[in-house]
Amino acid sequence: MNAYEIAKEKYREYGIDTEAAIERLSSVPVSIHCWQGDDVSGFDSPASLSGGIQATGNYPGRARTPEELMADMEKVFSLVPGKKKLNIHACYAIFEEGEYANRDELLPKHFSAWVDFAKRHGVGIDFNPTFFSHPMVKDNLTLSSPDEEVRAFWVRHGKACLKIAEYFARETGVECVINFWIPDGYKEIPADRLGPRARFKKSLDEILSTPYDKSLVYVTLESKVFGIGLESYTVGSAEFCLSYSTKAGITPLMDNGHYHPTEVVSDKISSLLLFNEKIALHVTRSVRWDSDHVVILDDETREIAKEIVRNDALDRVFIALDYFDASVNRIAAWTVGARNMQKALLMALLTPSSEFKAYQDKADYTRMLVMSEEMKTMPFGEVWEEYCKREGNPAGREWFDEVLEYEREVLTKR
Ligand code: RNT
Ligand code: ZN
Repeated sequence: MNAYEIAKEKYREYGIDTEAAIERLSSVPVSIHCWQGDDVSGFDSPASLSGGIQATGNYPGRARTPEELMADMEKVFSLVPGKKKLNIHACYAIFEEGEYANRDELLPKHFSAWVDFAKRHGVGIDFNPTFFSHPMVKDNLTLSSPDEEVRAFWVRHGKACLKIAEYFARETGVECVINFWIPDGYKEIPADRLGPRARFKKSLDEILSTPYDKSLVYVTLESKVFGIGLESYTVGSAEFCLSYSTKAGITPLMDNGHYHPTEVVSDKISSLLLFNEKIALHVTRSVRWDSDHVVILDDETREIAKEIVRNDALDRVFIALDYFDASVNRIAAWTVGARNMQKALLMALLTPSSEFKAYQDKADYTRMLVMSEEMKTMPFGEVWEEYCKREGNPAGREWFDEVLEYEREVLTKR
């Protein structure tokens, strides 16, 4: 018996079918964010990163062009097992020589190279309008700006992006999740909290009045607690975004870096599942604040995965990664985070959840505690390796050798 066969037997003793787990995992898409590759720089504007978010570090090899970013993502795709999606931002528009379109004039054709890329890799595309790093962000405000010209500009941007999202879905044949997140907020305690939120609401209503195919495009709305330099007030707060999503019939998105430090998204998922057909996640690692560190296989990532799996919601939760670390090899950062998300899902699939639920309902908390601790030392690694092997992706540390070679051959030459 090889190591996997032995592991399979061990899991079987707990009533877990490793084959079924592997099979299920391979069909769950994880959306890979292009912005890890270039520190959220984008291609459409020389403006530096703004909006209360920050990528820190200066590890060599940042992607500077569409070609470089696509080559890097291709490498990542080859190192991450399972089903993937490509997640891009509007600021990653690709213009022909001499061509330019402002954010409110973006068209599907400015993203055709991404569609080609996605088709080559057999993946769908998720999208994000970019409400930051742009001269039309006035006083840190976009869709909530009291300046009508500014607000209208960003409404046009949102509408243009909806059309592009629909184009992605049509071209790839895969539904497109388009996520709205605005950085709008105040550093100082505001004199008016209602006004900006009322304007944000009005702007979203205007954007969503654009007809779009709801079977192809899922609009999500991401809340936040605060941004750097915008500590006192965030227009798109949790209450605003949840209420708006419910009212407008769109999908709420939770980023696990966007809550107070002792709040956990794993505890919020069940509530949202009871009131929404679909929900969306930005999986990240926040260290003391919304620092967007690389996702590791920590307790919260595992707990998030457990909530999705044991509530039978793998088809109802859009899982996307959102972090940007410029202090380590970016290809490794991407790969580690994406593999960790998949590992967390596999661990969840290898947990006897219904038994654990039964212990809870019988108030047998002792057994629940003991058994869930026992699961932690099960031979998970063997099942993970088998999964990677079947997916045709490197297991163990082999993938890191490939990253090092890519660093030597490609990244250090940039
Ligand atoms: C910012 C939000 C948002 C961005 C990306 C780049 O705090 O998390 O999702 O990280 O859109
Ligand atoms: Zn996010």
